[in-house]
Order: sequence, then structure tokens, then C-alpha cells
Amino acid sequence: MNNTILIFLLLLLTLASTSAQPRQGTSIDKAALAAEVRVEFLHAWSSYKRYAWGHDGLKPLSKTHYDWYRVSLYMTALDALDTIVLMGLKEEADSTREFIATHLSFDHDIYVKNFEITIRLLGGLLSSYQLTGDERLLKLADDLGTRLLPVFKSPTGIPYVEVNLKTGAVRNPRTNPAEVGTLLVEFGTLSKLTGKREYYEVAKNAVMQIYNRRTSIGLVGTWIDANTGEWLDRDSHLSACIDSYYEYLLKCAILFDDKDFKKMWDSSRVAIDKFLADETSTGLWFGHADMQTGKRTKAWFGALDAFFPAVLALAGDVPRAARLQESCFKMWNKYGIEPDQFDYSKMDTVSPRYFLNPEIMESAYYLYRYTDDARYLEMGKTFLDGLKKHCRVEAGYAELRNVATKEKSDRMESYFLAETLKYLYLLFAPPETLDFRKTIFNTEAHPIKKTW
Ligand code: DMJ
Repeated sequence: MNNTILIFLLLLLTLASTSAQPRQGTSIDKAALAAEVRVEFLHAWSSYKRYAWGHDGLKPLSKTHYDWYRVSLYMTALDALDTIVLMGLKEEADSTREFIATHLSFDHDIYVKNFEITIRLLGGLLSSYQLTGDERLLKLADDLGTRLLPVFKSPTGIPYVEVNLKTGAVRNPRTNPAEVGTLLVEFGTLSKLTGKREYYEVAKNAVMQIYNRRTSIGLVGTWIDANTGEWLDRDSHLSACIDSYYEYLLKCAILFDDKDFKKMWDSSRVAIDKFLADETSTGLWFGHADMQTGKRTKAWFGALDAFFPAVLALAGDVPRAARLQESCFKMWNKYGIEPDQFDYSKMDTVSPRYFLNPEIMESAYYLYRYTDDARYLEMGKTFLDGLKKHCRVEAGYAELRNVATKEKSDRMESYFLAETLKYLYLLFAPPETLDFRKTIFNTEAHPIKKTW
């Protein structure tokens, strides 16, 4: 090779390596920010303990509690437990775990939402079991799993929305891909940990029932009937009611090394890229399309859609993940906090609420782990500052009715402690806090390790 070619190649290599370099010279103090997130967690957690202990959740403005059903399932305490463990709050973790192990019962004559109970409670029990080794938590998970199983007994195998925990009666066949397809990380893990194959089989079959009903162009709709298997609408997107269906196609392929899921993820990804991805003058977005024709129907994206950079990064597509995260950041910065729905063709809000959602922080965390780029620490700081400025109240954190006016509403969902503050903490905490490369988070941020 002559010298000119060598110099040219070296120049190319240097250019390539400089463009891949993480931004240097950040003034971000990770340890201080991790400590700050912990303080905010304790503010929200101690408010829950003071005003809502023994109940599902906190109403931070009226300083009281709410329950989802006529008995409490201690949703916030259980959902938050693994965050408490990861933050190293040992005494809180021990006493909360003891409370759950000795008080939580699923033997109640109540209809519960299968999806929410699976991702929050079953997921929470499994991750806390793996983190602490407390067998009582696995026993509770197995009991809950058994009580939820009747939900899959529909003519199609697509689960009903609700099941009675005592009688096994089911109701409400109008469901969606997210509620059907976001069960296998939990049911599959339970299956592996208990040796009961049925858990894996029914939850996997449910996903396949949705996938097999995709249209000829590879998209799924928003609503589907569990009895007939008929789609009830044609709206395809990455937002509420579909979002985590895609997330679990990829995560189950990795966690269970299941080739069927790899195939389903790969082919869904092609349809997503072809029909939902939207390259605009403001960046890369993912909008709505008609599931039959692929025609763009709405240029809407929202707080929930912001999970997708994390999924793209996990799938190995860091460049597109990074570009999408930049779009999410623009959405956040419009009002200093993100809206539930945003029209990216007008760069304005269409549904102005903010439910203390975690997805944008989750994506910043994934991207930081894959790139080491301080850009994501800076984003995380912006998110934390925005939360503190607009949502922090005397008794915890409150959702916003309107991101423009910052009017608050009286609710703090359990996922604020399970997810939002966990992802922010993990973003700033030392990497050894959790082995990111060996963890699959369920959609409620409960970390699951492949121990089988
Ligand atoms: C959480 O309960 C889960 O992340 C779910 O998959 C989507 N929505 C909320 C948080 O926004």
C-alpha cells in the first residue's frame, strides 16, 4: 500500500472515531444527580407512606389515598420495592418486603385488569424475588399467576381484559395488542422459575394470535375482540394500546432465546419502518397509519411512544434510537415537560396531560449505557429539573392536567416510583448498580435476570 492511500485511510479512521466519540467536557456530576434522584424518591415514597400506606396509591394534592378495587393490593409498595432495593435503602427495603410477604393476599372476590396486575404486581414480585431471594415472593407470584390463568380461556386464546381473582370468572373481550402481548416476560419468567410450562405456553400463544392477525402489510390495529378475533378498528401506531406489544416481541426473543419471537420482531420491524416511521424537517418520528393500506392518518407521537428509542437501541440500531430520542427531547422541551400526545407536523400538543410517565427517561438510560455519551446525562438532568419544577408538591409528585398551564391533578401512579425515578436513578448511578447487559426490564421497569 502506498503512503498516500495509507494517509487517506488513517484520515478516514480518525474521522470515524471522532464522530463516534462521546461528547467530552460535561459538567454533569453523576454522583450528585443520583443522590438528588434518591432524595426525590424518598420525598415521594415517604409521602405515600404517610398519607396512603396500606393502599394502592397516593393522591398527592388532597393528601389521601386511592385503591383500584374494593380491597387494596398494595400496588405502590410492591411496584416500588425493587427501586428501593436498587437504591440501597436497606431498612426500607426489608420492612416493605416483610409487609408485602405477610399482608398481600390475592384471595379476593374482585375483577382485576390482567395486564396492569401482571406488569405491576407479577413483575414486581418476580424482580424483587430475584433481587432478594425471598421465596415468599415467588410463592405469591405463583399464586397470582394461577389466579390470572383463566383469562386466556377465550375461543381464540386472546386473553380477556379482566378476571376475578377468587372465582376465575372473566369479562370484557374488547382488548388490544399491548394488553395481550405484554404478558410473556412475566408469565415466561414465572414458568421458568416454577417449572410450570402452562404459564409460558398460554402467554406465548396470546401474542401469536395477535401477530397472526396482522394485515398483509404487517401492521396491527388498536382494538380487537378476544371472542371473535376480529379487529375493531384500523389505527396502527406505537402509542397506547400497542406500544409494549412490540417491546415484548424483542425482549422475549432475547430473554427466552425464542426464535419465533425473533422472527415476529424482525418482520414487525420492517412494517414499522415502512409505514410508521416519518422523516420530517424536525427529525425522525413515528406516526399513525391505516393498518390495511399503510396510509398516514395522523402525525401524532406522545409520552408513551418515547419507549421506542430504548427498543431500537436494544435491537442494535443506536443511530436511529439516538435520532428519535432527539425528537422526544424536542417534544419535552416545548413546554418543559412532555404531553400525552403531540402533533409533530405542527410541533404542538394535542392531548396536554402528563401522567408522570417514564418512557423518555428509560430511553435516555438505554442510550447512555450503549454510547456513554454525556448528552443523555444532560437530558436526564433536564427531565429531573422539569419534574421537580412542575410536578413536585408538598406530599409527593402530581400528574399534570395541562403541560402548558402546569395545572396539577391529584394522582401519583405507582409507576412513578417503579419506573420514572428508577430509570433516572440508574442513568446517574454507577453501572455496577445493575448489570444492564444481563437484564431485561419488564414494561414496568422490573429488572429480570435470566437465571435458567
Ligand atoms: C406503565 O404502566 C408501563 O410502562 C406501560 O407499559 C405503559 N404505561 C405506563 C407508564 O407510562
